Amino acid sequence: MRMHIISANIFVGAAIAMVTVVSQLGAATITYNFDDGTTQGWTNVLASPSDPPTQFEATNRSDSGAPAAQSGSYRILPVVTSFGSPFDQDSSHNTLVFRSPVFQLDTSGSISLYLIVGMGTLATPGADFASLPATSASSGFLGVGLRRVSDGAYVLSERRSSNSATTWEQRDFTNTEITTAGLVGVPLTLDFIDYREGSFGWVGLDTVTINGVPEPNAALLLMIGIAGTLRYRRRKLGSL
Ligand SMILES: [Ca+2]
Ligand SMILES: [Ca+2]
Repeated sequence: MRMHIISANIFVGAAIAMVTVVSQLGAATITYNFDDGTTQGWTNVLASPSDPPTQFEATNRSDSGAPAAQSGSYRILPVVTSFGSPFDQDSSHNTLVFRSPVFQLDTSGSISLYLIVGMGTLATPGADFASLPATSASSGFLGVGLRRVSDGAYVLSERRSSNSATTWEQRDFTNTEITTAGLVGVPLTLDFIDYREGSFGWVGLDTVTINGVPEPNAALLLMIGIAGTLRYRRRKLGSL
């Protein structure tokens, strides 16, 4: 009987090691380039229905004042009547938040994205989604918050380092930042946020790359298989 228990423990240890290996091998990269003309699953969770800019959209519009895309023809820009006069993009509006689908990162996780136009005046969006102001202000945030789904906290954030309506700037949530913040295996979203108004009081987004996303299907299927095998072995051990 003692030998059977040792055998079961060795088997469970090997199974855990196998899951770890598969999880690392199964890491995927997700890229959002918006070049199919859709938001690719991102949604406007806060909008400004009656007052341009009303929300964010994937667009290939080419009117003067709309910055060209970083990749392909499409990028995320605020919905305005015109980027020229009357310069809707600079006017006051309700806080805008455009949110990615939920994802998780493994120990190799990192994120890069591109921002254009305003750097905003605040360094961070604030503590969490619930604390965002309702409306824009001349002192406000423009950029991306990395939101922990469980409590809405903006654990990390990125914004431009200067204003430019012509040059995209790459910004990164590095692997060190993500692991140090304890975000491995934690459900997250990227929130693209605008609550600033005035000159350069708007922002565009393109080419978001999320590295180190576990592929749940492969790991899940393996775990289901292991659970089935363990049940079989328990029945077998019990019958001895
Ligand atoms: Ca693009
Ligand atoms: Ca704005």
